[in-house]
Amino acid sequence: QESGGILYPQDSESREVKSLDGIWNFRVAPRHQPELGFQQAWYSQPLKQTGETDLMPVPSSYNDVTQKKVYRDHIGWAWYDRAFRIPQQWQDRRVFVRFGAANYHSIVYVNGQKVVEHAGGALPFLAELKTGLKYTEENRITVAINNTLTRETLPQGSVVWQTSARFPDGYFTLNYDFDFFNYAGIHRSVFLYTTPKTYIDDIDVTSRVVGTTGYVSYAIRAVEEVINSVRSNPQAVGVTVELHDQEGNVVGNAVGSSGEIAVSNAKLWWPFTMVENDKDAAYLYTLVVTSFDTGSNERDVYRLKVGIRTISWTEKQFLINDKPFYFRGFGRHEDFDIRGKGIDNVMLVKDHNLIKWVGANSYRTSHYPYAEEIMDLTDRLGIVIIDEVPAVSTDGFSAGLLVNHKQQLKELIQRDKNRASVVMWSVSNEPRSDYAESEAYFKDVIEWTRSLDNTRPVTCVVAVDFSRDTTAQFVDILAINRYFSWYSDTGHTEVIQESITLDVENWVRTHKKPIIVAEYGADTIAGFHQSPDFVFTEEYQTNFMKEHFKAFDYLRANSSLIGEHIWNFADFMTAQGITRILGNRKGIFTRERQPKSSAHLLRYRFHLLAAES
Ligand code: GCB
Repeated sequence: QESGGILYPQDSESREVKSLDGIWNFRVAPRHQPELGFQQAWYSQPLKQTGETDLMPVPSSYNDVTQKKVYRDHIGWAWYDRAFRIPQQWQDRRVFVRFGAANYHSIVYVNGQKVVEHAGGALPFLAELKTGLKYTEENRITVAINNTLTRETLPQGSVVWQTSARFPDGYFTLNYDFDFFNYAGIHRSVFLYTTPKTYIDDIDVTSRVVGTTGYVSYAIRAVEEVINSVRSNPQAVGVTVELHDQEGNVVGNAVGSSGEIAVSNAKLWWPFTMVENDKDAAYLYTLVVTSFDTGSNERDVYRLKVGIRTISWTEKQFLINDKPFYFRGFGRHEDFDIRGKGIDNVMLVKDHNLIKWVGANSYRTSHYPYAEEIMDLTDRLGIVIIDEVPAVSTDGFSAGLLVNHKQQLKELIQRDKNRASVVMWSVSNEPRSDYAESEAYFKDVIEWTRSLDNTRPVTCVVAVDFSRDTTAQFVDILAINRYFSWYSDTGHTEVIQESITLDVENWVRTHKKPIIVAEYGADTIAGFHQSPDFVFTEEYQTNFMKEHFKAFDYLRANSSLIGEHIWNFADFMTAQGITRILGNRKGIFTRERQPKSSAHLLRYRFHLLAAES
C-alpha cells in the first residue's frame, strides 16, 4: 500500500527517534542573487565552505535571533545545515526524516541528495531516506527554505518591485495582507526515526457513545515490505489493536486492520471546565497498534492517544457528549520574543497554564495549524480547538490557489483527524467573501473538507457584512470577526451593545445556524491608564469588553450565540506599520505573558460562565 500517513514520531519496542534539534549553520542567499545557493550547489558541501555562516537554533524563526537586519527582513532562500551520525543497527530499518514545520517552501537534502520538497509553513512533512545514508561516517542534512509568498500560496502575499529612481536597482519588498509578522525558518522539531520494513503508516480513529458504552472505530494502514517491487505476500501482515486505560489495563481489543472496540462504562473526554475535578477531564485511552509481518517476522508497535467523545450541533447549539458547549476563549498566535514562531516547551506550558487560569475552555488556532506538541497538550488538558488552515484574507480565488488550499486542508486533517480536542475545521479567516468568485470557491473548499472528515462541523471566519457574504450558506457553524468601537466608531463603546446584537441577530435570522463571535478586541498598551476611558488604555479595553459581555449574555439566552473568542490571547508581532506599535496590542496578556486588567476581568467572567455550565 502507498504511504501517506504523518504519525508523530515515537519511541517504541520497534521504533527509535533521534532529534536533530540544536544549533545548525545558517546563511541566506543574497537578495539580488536568489538562486546562488542552487547555482553553487550549497547542498553538496558543508554550508560553512560556501561562505560565512551564522549559528541558528532549531526550532526557531531566524528573523530575530541575530543582530542582522538582513536576516530579520530577508525575502527569498535561507539555508541551514548540520552534521549527524546514526547507529549502525539502523541499516536494517527504514529511516525517515520528519519536519514538524518549516516556513514556507522547503527543500531538504541529505548528503547532497534531494529527499523531499514541501510547500506550506505550518504542517509536517517527511521523507524516507532510502539510499545514501552513512553508518560509519558523518552525514549532513541541508535545508533550503523560501519565505516568498505569492497570490497562490497560503497565506498569500506579493513581491512588489520598485522601479523609481529613488530605489536601488532591483529593489523589492514583500507585501502581505495578514496581521502577523512573516516569521520564517525551521519552526518545529526535526526528527530522524526508524521503523521496521513493514510498518504502521497511518491510523484513523473515531468514537461514538451509546448509553454508558463508548465505541472506538479504527482503521490501520500498514505499509508492507516490497522486495524487487513485488510484495512478498499480500496476506502476510496482520494487525492487532488493544485499548488501554490510563492505568494501563486492557479495556478492549480487536484483530484486523479495521474494526470497532466497545468500552463499557467508558470514561469520556470532557473539556476541563465541564467536570468538577481537573483529573476527570480529557480522559485519554491509549490505542496500542501492532502490525506483524509473517514473512519477515517483524512487528511494529505504535501507541495513539484516543479520547472517546461525541460532537453534534443543531440549529442553535453545539454539544459535546450531548451537553451544550459554549466556547469561551481566544484567538491566538504562535508568537514570542526572539524565537518568533519557534516551538518552545516553556511557552507552551506557560500559555496553557494561563489559559486554564483564565478559565477559557477553547481557542482557535488562528491563522494556521499549531505545533503537534501544542495539540498534544490541548488533548491532554481538555481545551477545545477550532483548527484553522493557513488561509488568511483569502482573495483572488484562482485555480492555483484552490489547489494549494485543498492540499493544506488535506494535510491538516491528515495530521489532526484523531484528536479529541479538535471539534471544528476553519477553512479561512476573513476571506473576501463579498466577491462573487468566492461563492464557487468556498463551496468547493467546504465540500472538500467534508469529504475528508464528516465527523466535525466546518466553519469559515467571516469579516464582511451578512448581506454581502457568500460562504455562510455552506458552513455548519457561523463565525464572525467584529471590531465595533475599534475600527469603526472608534472610542464609542456606547454603540457596542446594539451593534453586535443586531449583527448577530441578522446572521442567525438569515442562516439559522449557531454562531460564534470569533474575534472582537481593542489594542491596549499595558500600563496606559486614562479615566474616563480612552483608546489604547487598560480602562478602554475593559469597558469595551463589558459592553460586549452585555450583548453576549443577551444573545446566549435569546439567540444562537455559542461562543465568544476575544482577540487576542497575547500581544504579538506584526509587520512594521503606523497602526502597530511593536506589533498588535490586543492581547489580554502582554507578549511577555503578564496580565493586563482585561485578563482579570475575563477571568472573572469565564469563571462565572463555567459555574453556570
Ligand atoms: C482581524 C484579523 C486578525 C487581526 C485583527 C486585528 O480581523 O483576523 O488577524 O490581527 O483583526 O487586530 O486587526
